[in-house]
Amino acid sequence: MIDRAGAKQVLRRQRIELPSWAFGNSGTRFKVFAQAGVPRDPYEKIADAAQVHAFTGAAPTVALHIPWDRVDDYRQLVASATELGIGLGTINANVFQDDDYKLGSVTNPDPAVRRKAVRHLLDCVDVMDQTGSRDLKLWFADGTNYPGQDSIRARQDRLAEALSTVYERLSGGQRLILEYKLFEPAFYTTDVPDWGTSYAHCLQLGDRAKVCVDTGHHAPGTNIEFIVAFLLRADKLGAFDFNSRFYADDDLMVGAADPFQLFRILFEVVSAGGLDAGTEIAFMLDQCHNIEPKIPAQIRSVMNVQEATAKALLVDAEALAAAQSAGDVLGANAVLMDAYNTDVRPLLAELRVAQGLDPDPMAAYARSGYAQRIVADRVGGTQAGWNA
Ligand code: RM4
Ligand code: MN
Repeated sequence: MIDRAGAKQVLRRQRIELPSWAFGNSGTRFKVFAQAGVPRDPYEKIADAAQVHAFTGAAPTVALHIPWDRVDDYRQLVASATELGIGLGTINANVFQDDDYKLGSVTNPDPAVRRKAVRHLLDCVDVMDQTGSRDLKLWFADGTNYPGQDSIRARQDRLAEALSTVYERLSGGQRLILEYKLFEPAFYTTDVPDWGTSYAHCLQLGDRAKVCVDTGHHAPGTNIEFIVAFLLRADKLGAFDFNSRFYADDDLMVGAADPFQLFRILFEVVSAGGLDAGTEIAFMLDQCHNIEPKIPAQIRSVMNVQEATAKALLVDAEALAAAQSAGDVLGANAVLMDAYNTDVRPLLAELRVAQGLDPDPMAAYARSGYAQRIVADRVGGTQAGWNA
């Protein structure tokens, strides 16, 4: 039986975390196009993120990137977020934008550079202590460009050593989330290129170490839902970085390039209980909006995740199980496709009205005048961006 009421309950508590960097200027390596009204500091990024939550009711936290979001007083940043109705989430470390890291950060052949990188990661845990963040997300640009450039095995040893130093520093409920990425900026070897490498390191570290699946970080044609199902079964799926790709790490809006893939991923999450109350899986967006306005792009992305989730929740689990155990290939596939082909927008609109929200977050944001206000107010100063 299809359980619409149950689906609504899950959707009501679904939480999607926003990336602070989505609100800053971004682009490709060819050009960054500045947009009027873009935040000039972390406080303004948080204010923009709060707008996304105000209109969707589903994005109550924003992730920070250190040092892009470095401030003198993190408790003050927490206070300002709280005042705007949101909280601070994952702390993303950044050991890829310093000249010292040309040959790598934690896997650099030079021990002094490795020490500097590890110090930054430990500083990020200090930030977590102040912000109350649960997760430290690590993505390394480390790798090599040429065969023979460095020892692949030695780099794995250095990585393991750095990770264990950071892991030892965690306390309470804090977690280390290790992200992988197939290639770029290194093109020959990447030190954490795939989920298996991340999984193996996390296994060695312990229970509080988990894998982050960034949907844009795979080779074309990779079956991401298989990876998700495997990691869920092993209790090693820590977080998603949602986005869309056509070719590489495009960082386009989640659900834009391949909504069917997003549905298939979320179906695996739903069937493994990954959206049950008390789940620790972090559902985050990791996106850049290079040519489209940023706040509505984040609103659209949250809605895309909600729509794919709603469809995944509408799969008739009993009918599917019956068809599967009867070996009814076409029947089982049809159950899944029925859910995917359901128009869930009316259900989500109903849910929003029940939550006291506008049924159409995009239109409501456009009417609010916030976009015009920030263009008028944010004059002078330096716009935030990734400084590539
Ligand atoms: C990386 C990776 C990280 C993100 C940075 C900005 O490619 O996806 O998650 O923090 O980009
Ligand atoms: Mn990512």
